Amino acid sequence: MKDKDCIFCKIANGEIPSATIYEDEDFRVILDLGPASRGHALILPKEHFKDVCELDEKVAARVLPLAAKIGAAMKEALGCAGFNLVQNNGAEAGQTVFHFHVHVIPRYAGGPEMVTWEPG
Ligand code: DGP
Repeated sequence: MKDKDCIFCKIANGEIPSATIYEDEDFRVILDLGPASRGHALILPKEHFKDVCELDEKVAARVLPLAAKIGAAMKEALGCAGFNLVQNNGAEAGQTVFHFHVHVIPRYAGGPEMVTWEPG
C-alpha cells in the first residue's frame, strides 16, 4: 500500500524523478539528497512501511541481501573500502522521513570523501 502524502512513496514508485542506481519490483535505490559521503544511497521499498517494525516478511527477507549487493557494487564502482548500513526508527532515533529506508554509506580509505555519520 502507498501513502499519498509520503515523499518516499512517490520517489520509490517513480512519480517523482530521482537519481536511481537500482530498481526491481519491490525496491528502488536512490542517491541521498544530503550525502554523508560520495555515493551515499537509500534503499526504499515501493510499499509504504513507517519503520522496521511494520515491514512485511517479503521486504524484510529481501532488504539485507539487497543492501549487501549494493555495498558490494559500490566497492566495485566507487572504489570505497567499506560501507555503513544505517537504519533509523523514530524521530528520537534520527528518522526524518517516515517511510522505511536503509542508508548505504560508502567509506573511503582515509580520503576526504569520508565524513562522520550522525543519525538524522
Ligand atoms: P533518516 O534521517 O534516516 O530518516 O534519513 C532520511 C534521508 O533522506 C536523509 O539523509 C535525507 C534524505 N532525503 C530526504 N528527502 C529526500 C528527497 O526528496 N530525495 C532524496 N534523494 N533524499 C532525501
